[in-house]
Amino acid sequence: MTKPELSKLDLREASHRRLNPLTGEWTLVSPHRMQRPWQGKREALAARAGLAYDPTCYLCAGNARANGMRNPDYPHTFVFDNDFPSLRPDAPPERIEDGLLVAEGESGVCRVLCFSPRHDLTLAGMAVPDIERVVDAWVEETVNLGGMPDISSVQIFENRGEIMGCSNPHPHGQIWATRHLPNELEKETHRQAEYLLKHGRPLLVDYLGLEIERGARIVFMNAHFVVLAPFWAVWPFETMILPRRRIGGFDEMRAEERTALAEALSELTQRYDRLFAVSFPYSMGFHQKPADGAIHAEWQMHAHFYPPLLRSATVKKFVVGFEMLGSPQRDLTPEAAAARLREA
Ligand code: H2U
Ligand code: ZN
Repeated sequence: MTKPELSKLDLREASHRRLNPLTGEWTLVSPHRMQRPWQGKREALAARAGLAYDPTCYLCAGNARANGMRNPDYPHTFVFDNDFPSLRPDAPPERIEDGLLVAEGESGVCRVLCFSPRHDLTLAGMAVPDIERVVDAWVEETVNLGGMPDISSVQIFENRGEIMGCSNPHPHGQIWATRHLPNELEKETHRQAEYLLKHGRPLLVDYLGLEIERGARIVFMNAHFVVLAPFWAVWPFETMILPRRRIGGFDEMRAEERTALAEALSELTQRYDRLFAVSFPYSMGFHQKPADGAIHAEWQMHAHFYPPLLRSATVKKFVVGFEMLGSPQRDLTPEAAAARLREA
């Protein structure tokens, strides 16, 4: 079998598909489709939270939450158990198997993390030392929740913006610790373990080396972290934050790496805001090694940012049709997206 010449397939012009080595799934890329006219839905611009303190906000310092509990007068970050948790620690672990009908009890802990007492700030508007306190809180939650019996995963995430279904403009994220590995973590653990076994090196360490060498998809770099648009990205301005050294999870991060991660988060979120001159919406989260006490030499922790916006502040990408039934698809190439974010 002869290998097709790579040069014949111009990734800037021809329709093609790209493999996500972390999940084993393919993304369809159609660069020629960038000129498609848009007469569809336009989103309303979300109003910016103008007040530093909002007396009606459930998350502001000193205020009562929806169930009546009162927040302390916190000066920096504040973590509490979600008053409306999706998971409870006491769910029975039983498994029911009735032919094709399979179910399992799922227990866990859901926490909410307020990033700052300031109601009107986002990560993009926070000073790096304050973002560093958020990183410190993620470390602490990873250690505490990960150390609990019957917890195998600590998933840290943030839904940002009304368009992402975020219920409150006050800057906050969530932490869900679960008994079982969620789907994405299961896939990534499996694929990274397979790669390490085959190549003797962690998948994302090799991937980052390659991206630094090529340069086209890099958005920002500092001494310890790299922000890039992954080769296989699905969302138009999807990015990842990767450590330069292999770090399995938040519990393995050194002090200087926490600062560098805070800077990378600040750089990326500010670039996002500048891109379409709005407070940029996204779902973001960190994947880290399972909290089962094993070393997980295959695991490289990282963040995924999945922003829904397509070509302006008001045109959103819809995941429908072929994307729901077949594979995800994108028009703008990750290389073009990275260039725009680099320049923003
Ligand atoms: P979002 O991150 O998607 O906006 O969700 C905010 C979470 O905060 C949501 O899970 C919780 C909700 O249950 N919450 C409380 O625990 N107490 C409150 O008083 C308001 C919101
Ligand atoms: Zn608030």
